Amino acid sequence: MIVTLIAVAPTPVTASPCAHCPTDLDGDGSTTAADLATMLAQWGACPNSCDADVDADGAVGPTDLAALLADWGECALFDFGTPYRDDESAQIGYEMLGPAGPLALPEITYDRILSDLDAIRDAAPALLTEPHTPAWARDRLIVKVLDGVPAAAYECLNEFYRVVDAQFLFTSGGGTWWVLTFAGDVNVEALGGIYASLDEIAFAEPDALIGGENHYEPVMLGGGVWRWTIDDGWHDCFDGCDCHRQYTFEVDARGNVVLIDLVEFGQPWCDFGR
Ligand SMILES: [Ca+2]
Ligand SMILES: [Ca+2]
Repeated sequence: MIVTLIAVAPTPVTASPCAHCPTDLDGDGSTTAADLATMLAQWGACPNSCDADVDADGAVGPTDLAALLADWGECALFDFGTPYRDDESAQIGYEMLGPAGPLALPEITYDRILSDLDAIRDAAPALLTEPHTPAWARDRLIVKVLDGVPAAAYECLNEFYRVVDAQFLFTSGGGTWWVLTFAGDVNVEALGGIYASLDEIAFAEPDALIGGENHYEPVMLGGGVWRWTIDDGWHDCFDGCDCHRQYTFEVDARGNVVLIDLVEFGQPWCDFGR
């Protein structure tokens, strides 16, 4: 049997330095006359690859020009929106989104958390002084950038997600560890996944806060009902609290609260009568 190898023309690829702003051909953060000049210089068929073939159809043509003109000016960056006023509700909301969730916390979800917390604390005033302890910072990621791997895509994400501070941690295992701080709140679990998908990134996780005491976890049950599992912990909470009082509430869309369960557990020295 004879196997014939057929040479296949390489698929045209756009070599834009920044995938979120493909018409910024020279990567200076704006789409301007310089990028237009590059595009006109590449006008026509480009069977291999050329930067100005923005739509990757194998030619630089009117559709690419239209895209360039539509992008004219500074490249759009991620919009963090207006920060939510209630810190605790925002934190619970962002933690609720999860790694596969959206990057931004929908306002309707934030509003619901805010009103449910009010209703729950009306029903259980002991929780007034037991706020949710954040699992992680809403504006930070810890990343490990591999040495010797081109990091253009990483730089591009940092620009798009508006990194305002990159704090060096240490080097280890062929890479450099950084704490990135973003210009606003974001679902850092999902954003970590976006960073981790890059070749040059070996690790990207939220900046976890150690020593959580109280944990509020809402789940949507459907029909407008939310179930809240609330763990009120105390005594030696640095490595997991010794003592726990765990509530389960269901709250309907009108703010009616039902206590489903209340369990207390922990070490013999816990003062459950407190
Ligand atoms: Ca440019
Ligand atoms: Ca094209």
